[in-house]
Amino acid sequence: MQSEVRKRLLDAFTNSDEEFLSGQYLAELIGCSRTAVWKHMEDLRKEGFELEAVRRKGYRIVKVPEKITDNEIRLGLTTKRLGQQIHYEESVHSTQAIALKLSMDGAPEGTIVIAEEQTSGRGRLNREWHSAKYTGIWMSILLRPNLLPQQAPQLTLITAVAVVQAIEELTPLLPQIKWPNDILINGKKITGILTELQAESDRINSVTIGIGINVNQDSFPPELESIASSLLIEGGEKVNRARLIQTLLTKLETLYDLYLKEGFYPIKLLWEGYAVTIGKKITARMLKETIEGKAIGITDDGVLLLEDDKGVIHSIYSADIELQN
Ligand code: BT5
Repeated sequence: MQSEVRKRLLDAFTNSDEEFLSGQYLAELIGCSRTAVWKHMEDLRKEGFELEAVRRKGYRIVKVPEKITDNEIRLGLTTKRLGQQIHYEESVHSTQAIALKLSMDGAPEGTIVIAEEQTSGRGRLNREWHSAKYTGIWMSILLRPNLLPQQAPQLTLITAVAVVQAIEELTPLLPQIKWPNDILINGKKITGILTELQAESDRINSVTIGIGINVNQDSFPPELESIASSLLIEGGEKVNRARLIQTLLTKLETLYDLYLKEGFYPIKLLWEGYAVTIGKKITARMLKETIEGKAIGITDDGVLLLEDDKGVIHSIYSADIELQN
C-alpha cells in the first residue's frame, strides 16, 4: 500500500476515537473508490490488524498488530555486547543480507538485525524460510570471534543451546535439538539457525548467525503444516517476542563467553543434554551421498559421528538429518 494513503487511513482511525468510519467517508478522504478502500483494509488485515467491518456502519480497528519495538528490547537488556546495536526493520528481504552489509561497514560485534517480516528469508542451501509478519523472531546476530573458519559450525550448536534455554525459561515447553540447526518441539520444527561465515584464508572476519523462531503463528502454509509449529501452537499461549529476544541474547552471551574462555567442551555437554539425534537411527543426506546408521555422538568440534551397519564411523560435517523410527 502506498505510504501516503496508508498514513491518511491510519490517521483517520487514530482520530476516530474507536468509532466506525464508513467506506464512503474513507473513500472521499483518500480519494479512491469504496472497493479500493476495502482492498486497503484487507491489506491491513493481512499485516496483523484486527478489524471489524459492519454493514452500513463501516470499519473499526479493534487491535493493532503486536509489533516489537527496539526500545522494548533495549529496556532491561543486561548483556554487554549482544544487542547493544539494534537494527529494527518492518520488512526486509533477509536479515542475513543486512547483517552482512553492516559487517562490511565495520559494525561492532553483537550488532543485531531484527525484522517483523522477511520477504525472502533463507535457510541453508538457499531454501526458503517462511517468515510471516508480526509472528516470529527473524533475527541475525553479528559476531567477530577470534576463531578458525572450521570452528564456525560450533557457533550454530551454541546458538541452538541458547534458544532452547530461552524457550525453557519463558514457557513450560521442552524443546530438543536436531543436529545441526533445528529445534523441535513434539517433533516439529520451531526454530532454524543459519550460520554464515565471512573469512579470509585462515581467519574469521565475521559470522552472521541467522535465527528464525516460530513464536505466535496459529497456522502455517499447507506445505509446512506437517513439519513446522510455533510456541503458541505447542504451548497454547502467546509469547512476548521482545522478552524472548532479550532472554535469548542473555543466554547466548553467557554461552559464547564460556566458549571463548573454555572451548567447546562445556557447550558440548549442555548440547548433548538437549539432543534428540544421539543414539537414534538416522539418515544423513548430504549433497553427494546419503548414509544411514546410528548417530553415536558429536566430536569436540561439533562434527556428528554416524556408525553404519558395517560398524564404519563416518564424520558428518553438514547434512539434512531424518530420524528413523
Ligand atoms: C534453516 O534452514 O532452518 C535456517 C533458517 C534460518 C532462518 C533465519 S530467519 C533470520 C535469518 N534471515 C534469513 O534469511 N534466514 C535466517 P534449513 O535447515 O535449510 O531448513 C529450511 C527448511 O525448513 C525449508 O526447506 C522448509 O522445509 C522448512 N521451513 C521453512 N520455513 C519454516 C518455518 N518458518 N518453520 C519451520 N520450518 C520451516
